[in-house]
Amino acid sequence: MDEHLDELARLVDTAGAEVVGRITQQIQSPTPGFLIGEGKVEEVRLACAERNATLVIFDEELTPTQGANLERELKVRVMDRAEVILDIFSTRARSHEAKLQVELAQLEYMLPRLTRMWTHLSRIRGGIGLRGPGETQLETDRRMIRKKIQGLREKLRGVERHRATVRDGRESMLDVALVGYTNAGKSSLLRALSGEHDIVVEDRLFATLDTLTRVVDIGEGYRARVTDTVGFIRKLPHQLVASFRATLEEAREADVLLHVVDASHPGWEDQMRVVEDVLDELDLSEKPVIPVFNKIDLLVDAVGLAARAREVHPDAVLATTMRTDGLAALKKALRALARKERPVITVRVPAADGARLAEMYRVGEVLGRSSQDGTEELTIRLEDWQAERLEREGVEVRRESDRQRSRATG
Ligand SMILES: Nc1nc2c(ncn2[C@@H]2O[C@H](COP(=O)(O)OP(=O)(O)OP(=O)(O)O)[C@@H](O)[C@H]2O)c(=O)[nH]1
Ligand SMILES: [Mg+2]
Repeated sequence: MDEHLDELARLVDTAGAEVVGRITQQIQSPTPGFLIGEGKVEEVRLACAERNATLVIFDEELTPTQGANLERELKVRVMDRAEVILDIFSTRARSHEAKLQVELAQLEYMLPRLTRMWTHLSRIRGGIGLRGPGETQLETDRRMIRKKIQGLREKLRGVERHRATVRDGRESMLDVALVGYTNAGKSSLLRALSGEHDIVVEDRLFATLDTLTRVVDIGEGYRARVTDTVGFIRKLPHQLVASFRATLEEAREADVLLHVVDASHPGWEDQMRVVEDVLDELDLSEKPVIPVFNKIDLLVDAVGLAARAREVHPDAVLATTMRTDGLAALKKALRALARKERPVITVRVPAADGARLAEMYRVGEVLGRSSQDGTEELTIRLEDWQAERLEREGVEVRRESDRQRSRATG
């Protein structure tokens, strides 16, 4: 419980508020009116008065009724964890797409809580004032919000279509998506792999809200397309999960998901489960996943963790972005995957073209070689994009599929 509340405190801090007290209660079953017991409500009210608190945040989800009742009794603004997360997302969204997604999630969260949120809404609409709405006004607002939700959904479908078109036009290579709990080090990994220092890395929750894709060199002539995604968290509002589908489409199209885990966090096993649940909610649980245990530089017992990691998954990889060789194992694992994707082709190169021949050994894995009339014929494992490049440069390339086709047609 303390760990959950510590995390909530970090969220609150990120959202820009200051924690002045914590109150907990163990309850067998939540009361429908207030979630907590009525005596506890009184305790919270007194604590607020004592410490001049202007906001009460619940770690558990509140129903619209509970939220309204609590606000009435406590006479301060009441939020639940979901609303705090939505708040953070809305202030951190930068790209057009992320903004659309967050707005959609907020409106969907707001719709059943409209009476309570009306003061908020009037601010968004441009200072109608703090006067409470009448029933007609509420109905008008509901209609307006539903229309807005519709509009946002349509816009997001447009974004999704655009993304699909872009994806279709890309070179084929190993596609990797980084997923994981927030602050696990996903962006740091992409930064270390790509060497791009302007990728945002921060010791705070939800530093990344946009997907970012980079083609990275994973050694031995292999490349992979790696996508960084938004982090997950316990009790992520389902409205957010739903509206971030367009962004997470990249993960759906990936050949493999790297599940980045902060191995130095005492609760990493819980965090892994949370991520697995969200992946499930996004229908991504069937994707091949490799866990990447990151931040191993912070571990006292790295050997113990390595053993646990293998129990979790036989192909689990240990990593750290703090040492230059910290990603060697990860790159190796990616190369193994890329190799599987790499088709065997035949190229013909003039025997006199030493530079080109040497290049073949560098960019691909040469499996066989024979010479005939001043031409070298190489059987080679080569990524598609490399083969296409060679063709553009005038090298004769024959693919397995070409050969099958010519056999079929005689
Ligand atoms: N000690 C140590 N710190 C790391 C390592 N990798 C990342 N960090 C730190 O962990 C924090 C979070 O890193 P990010 O890369 O922003 O994490 P993220 O998973 O992208 O987080 P969100 O975008 O918020 O979901 C930063 O302060 C990083 O410097 C590592 O291998 N070792
Ligand atoms: Mg990030």
